[in-house]
Amino acid sequence: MHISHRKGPLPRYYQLKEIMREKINAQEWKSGDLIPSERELSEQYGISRMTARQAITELVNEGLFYREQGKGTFVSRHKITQQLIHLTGFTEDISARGQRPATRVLSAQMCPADETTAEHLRIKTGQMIFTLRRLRLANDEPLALEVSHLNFIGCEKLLEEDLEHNSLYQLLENTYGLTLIEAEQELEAGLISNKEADLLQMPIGSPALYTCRTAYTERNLPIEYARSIYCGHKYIFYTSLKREQ
Ligand code: 16G
Repeated sequence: MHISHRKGPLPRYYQLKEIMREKINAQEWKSGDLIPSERELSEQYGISRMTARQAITELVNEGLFYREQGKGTFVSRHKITQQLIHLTGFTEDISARGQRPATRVLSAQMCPADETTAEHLRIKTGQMIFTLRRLRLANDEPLALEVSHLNFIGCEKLLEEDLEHNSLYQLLENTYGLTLIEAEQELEAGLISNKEADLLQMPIGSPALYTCRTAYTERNLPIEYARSIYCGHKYIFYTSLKREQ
């Protein structure tokens, strides 16, 4: 494939983007591969380095490539498509894909609810609740940071559970007899801060999806209010929409 230098409707950076996209689709460039440098691309296609840079930057912004400082630009992994239709937990989702879910518990403690959490859990600010901070991984790759706030009678017993090797939702349902029925969830775009970058093994400023979930039991009681940060270039959130009749 080559770049057309005739004056036409397609700018050169755009043509290079399409060429590189095609290489990914054809599996010529695979996940994790280092792509050629700006200089190499500009020499190979007879274009300026600025044009090559623009094409690369746009594909980084679209999530097809990611940059690692001092190392170069790489092809991103296939994204995980996370449905937003059924109420499921991380372990369930990752296992259903044939991957190995894992958890690193960063902290687990009883602490007073802040105002926002209290509002979502319909309790008083300052009430003691169970707060769990976890790094979630699939096949050893960090995918998300989750902070779950839980409120139910006896929630302090969670302090004694092995939360590193157990799914929270399975524990709630099987050990604590709490049936999760529904949840509300919000998604917001953001950037990964330096605090989170290390844990998620992502450069500071990488795209992220911030989510808030309130999960309810059968009696319509909110028992979990969770705030999570998902690596933006690893996820696609999917939902299906029906037109109102
Ligand atoms: C999901 C939930 C999280 C919940 C976890 C339970 C979102 C945004 N978050 O990751 O709130 O605590 O599943 O997973 O979907 P587990 O059963 O594997 O512990």
